[in-house]
Amino acid sequence: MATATADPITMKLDQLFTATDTDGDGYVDWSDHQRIVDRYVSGYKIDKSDRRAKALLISYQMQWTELLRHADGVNRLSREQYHLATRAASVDTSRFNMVEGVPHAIFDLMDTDEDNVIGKSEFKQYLEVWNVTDPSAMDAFAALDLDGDGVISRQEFIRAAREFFYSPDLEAPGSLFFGRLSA
Ligand SMILES: [Ca+2]
Ligand SMILES: [Ca+2]
Ligand SMILES: [Ca+2]
Repeated sequence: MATATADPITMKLDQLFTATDTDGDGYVDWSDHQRIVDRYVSGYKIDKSDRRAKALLISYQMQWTELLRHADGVNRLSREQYHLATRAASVDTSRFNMVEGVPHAIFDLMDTDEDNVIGKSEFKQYLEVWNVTDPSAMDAFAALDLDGDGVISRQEFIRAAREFFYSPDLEAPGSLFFGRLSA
């Protein structure tokens, strides 16, 4: 879609829409989210009843509920509606903090040895789950590891998630979640 503006956050939300519209029908609905959850569950070979799988499902359900609450009675969102609802929901954290809730659940899945940090091999595994084969994707690891101690802490991960939604800086680590954009 041609955008009249190069607003960095709009560009990032465009990426997020494309990544979330998993069946590519031009709308984001619950089934798109369900496919993402299923992908994590099969990719990490965990059971649906696993605590981490349940937490991920519930956080996506809360996030989706929040998006719909900001979208006036529809049950699927066009690209434009998704932009508006996501901007509104990422600022209104009164019911659920979508900016941090889902990332915490994803972090818990990525942290397979449960030491509360993401090591390089855990990051590689995450890329494999999503079939990311681009070697430059590992660059994101170094960018996310802000203090350079060789692992991504929970704090570094959540900070990056906040940057994705709030920071106009396209070079910020959080802006690299879905690959590099240039203004
Ligand atoms: Ca869709
Ligand atoms: Ca770990
Ligand atoms: Ca670190």
